[in-house]
Amino acid sequence: MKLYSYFRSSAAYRVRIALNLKGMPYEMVPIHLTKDGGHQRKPEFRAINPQMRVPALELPGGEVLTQSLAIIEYLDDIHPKPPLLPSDPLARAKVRSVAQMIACDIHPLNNLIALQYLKRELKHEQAEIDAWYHHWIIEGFTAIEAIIASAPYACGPQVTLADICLVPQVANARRLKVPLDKFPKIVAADAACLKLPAFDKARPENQPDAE
Ligand SMILES: N[C@@H](CCC(=O)N[C@@H](CS)C(=O)NCC(=O)O)C(=O)O
Repeated sequence: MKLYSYFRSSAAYRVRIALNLKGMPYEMVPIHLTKDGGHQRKPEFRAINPQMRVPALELPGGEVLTQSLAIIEYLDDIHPKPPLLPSDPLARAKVRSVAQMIACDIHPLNNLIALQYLKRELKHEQAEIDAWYHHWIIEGFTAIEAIIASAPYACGPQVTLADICLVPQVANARRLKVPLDKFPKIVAADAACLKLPAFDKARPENQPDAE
């Protein structure tokens, strides 16, 4: 399998964690999202993912999957151990709920393409863009803090899709210096995950394209 990734992409970071947890080998193909206007916009990559985003996972048969949550659930289907979702339907829904709070509600508002639009098209100052970024993380994390367990992971004693989404989002928050002192459960779940080699190996700073 080939994973089209960028070291700083939190969506690609989710897939890197899932592949590592499953112990599935993959070839990393770095796509630089900012150099030369963004390599994701080059025709070669557009042919792989017309949405011009990472991650994209090319399967051995040549098919390409996009969207980190769809990719991770596919990996869980074809390689069920260790499971990334609980078997109980209610617990599954709760894990997916936390994952989607991050992947559907926080991340799209703070994504590179959205921030570039605020700056280039709408002409906002960097300080305003930083305030926007902080706002959506604090809003989302306040709700997540109220519902997660940190026991020791976000949804209990097993690592789940919720942790796979949470850890990259915390990394983004730290990079942009969002204060996390009001989120002790999130910080504890993040610390518990980062002790696991699968998470550590997937960190942005441990990628071959890290800068
Ligand atoms: N919902 C998508 C988000 C993918 C996404 O937006 N990736 C970002 C990096 S985290 C990207 O490739 N952005 C390209 C750009 O901003 O031009 C997923 O979960 O895979």
